[in-house]
Amino acid sequence: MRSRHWHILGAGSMGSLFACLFDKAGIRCSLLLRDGDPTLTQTTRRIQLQADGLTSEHSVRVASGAHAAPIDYLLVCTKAYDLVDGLAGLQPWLAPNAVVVLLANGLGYQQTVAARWPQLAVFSGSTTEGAFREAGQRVLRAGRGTTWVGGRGVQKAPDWFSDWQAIDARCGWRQDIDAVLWRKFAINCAINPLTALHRCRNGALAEPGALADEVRALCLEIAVIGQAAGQGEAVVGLYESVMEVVAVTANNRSSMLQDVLAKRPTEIGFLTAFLVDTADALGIDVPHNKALLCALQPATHPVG
Ligand code: KPL
Repeated sequence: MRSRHWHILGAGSMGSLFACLFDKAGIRCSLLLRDGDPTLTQTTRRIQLQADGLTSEHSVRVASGAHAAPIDYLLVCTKAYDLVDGLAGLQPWLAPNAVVVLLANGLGYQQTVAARWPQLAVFSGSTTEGAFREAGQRVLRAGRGTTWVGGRGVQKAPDWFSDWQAIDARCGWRQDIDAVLWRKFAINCAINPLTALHRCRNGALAEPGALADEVRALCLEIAVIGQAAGQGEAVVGLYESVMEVVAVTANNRSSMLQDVLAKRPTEIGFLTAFLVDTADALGIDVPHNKALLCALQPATHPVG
């Protein structure tokens, strides 16, 4: 049988990390670049991975969608706001029934993808791997995390998941992937927008004062929505979990703060905006989250 070939859309820190991990495990993989990317003149990209105090070099194939066709196995590591357009751009090159694993923050795009591409076998993932892209093609694996993957109603891990279990990372299959996604979403809703608004590192949310009070108020509202949306399990002990993440990542700038500082769009539409929309649909008021959304929107949704 032909071995599987994974294609990775999104060549940022997470996409590059997974490309190196697949390469290290001897699993065929290619990073997909946009047509017109100047580096497409080469067929491989050398990526330096720094992890556990060691540096390893990986020669990862790069290709455009057209050159990669047919794509049977796709891992999507783009930002949430690029995901649907990125997938649409690859549509002509995707094999019928292609396996697609979505690994972006936030909620909302999963429904869009399922509705728009019902023929694809779409799965979701959530990771706590910490990776940063440094100058050039250098990726720093700042912390080993866990990556959970699953599909709605899929109890047993499919055969292709053995590739994920072969890489040098903790990867597990979850039957309750929606709860995993909801929990990560809830934690990101409590940390990312507030740190982006106040331009502070995650640790500032633990210092006694107005910010810490705000985290507690946001968590209370998020937990109410989680309960009402049928995700009660996902929001048990939410505030305590948020404070644990804040402690472990105290020195980090959240991904949303990094986006704001780099003048990129942010994932607010897939975090607080999705939460507020869900609350509105359920007829529940979430004043703290609404105020946060209003305060952030001019900065994170440039008009035009
Ligand atoms: O996932 C994160 C993010 O920044 O997106 C946290 C866990 C909040 C770490 O910064």
